[in-house]
Amino acid sequence: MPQDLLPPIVMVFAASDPSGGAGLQADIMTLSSMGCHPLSVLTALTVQDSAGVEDAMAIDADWVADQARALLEDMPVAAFKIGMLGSVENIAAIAEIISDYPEIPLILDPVLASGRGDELASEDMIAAMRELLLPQTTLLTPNSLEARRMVQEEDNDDDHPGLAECARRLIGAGTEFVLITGTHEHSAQVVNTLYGENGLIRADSWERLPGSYHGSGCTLASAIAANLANGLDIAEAVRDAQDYTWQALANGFRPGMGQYLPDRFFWAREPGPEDEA
Ligand code: PXL
Repeated sequence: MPQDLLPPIVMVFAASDPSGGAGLQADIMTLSSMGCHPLSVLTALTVQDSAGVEDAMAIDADWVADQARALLEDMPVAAFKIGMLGSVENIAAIAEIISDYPEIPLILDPVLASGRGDELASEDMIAAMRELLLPQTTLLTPNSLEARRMVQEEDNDDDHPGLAECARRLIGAGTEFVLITGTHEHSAQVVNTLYGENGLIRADSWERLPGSYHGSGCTLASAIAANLANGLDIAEAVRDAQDYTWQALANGFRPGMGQYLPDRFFWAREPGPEDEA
């Protein structure tokens, strides 16, 4: 294959989800489905099923750094995507590495809890993300609960910022853009809103699907990373990635007793003409 026909390469920092619902596996499937080649830097192992996370073990930060450095010295990377981080030490190591590549767009999905509510990041990790990663982030993709948790003033129980104010504070803390997803809001439709330094850029409404899904946030953030790596601008990348994610969710399946998993390869399984007769 000639070099100019390389698929865009995206480096992912994420934790393994052996169920294939969320985490590194979700990122690999999404990026592959969208025509990118994923480089996977493992930050933590988890023990989980389709219902929730039982346990997690962070990978040693030197191992995280070595995985990334070896690849970055070998291959051209078009985008970084960061998911579950595992430890404060991992955050510091990754922050140092990406600071050597300021021109590469960075999508940060602040993974704070599983769908069931199992905690996946400590308060110290949230503080480290804010301090070390947000100033280097192109696009942050919190759900509304994560957005509120990332900006809530400590020791101030009266601080209840609206989502636009959360976005303003997150951009003040250093991210260039923020996409706040509305799955957890009590609205008839799911509204996802993209903000930049001048405020609202776009808001997209989606039919609320009935199931509970494992890995929807990882899928959306990876799809945006794939689109940026494929040359789309932020607003287009965000819109198209939502469309892709909605279809993956609408085609979701329930392999176990817990949540539905998105089908990131829904297009490969659509009925062919021979199935329609
Ligand atoms: O969906 C967020 C997420 C990310 N990464 C891993 C996870 C989860 C949620 O359970 O387990 C490894």
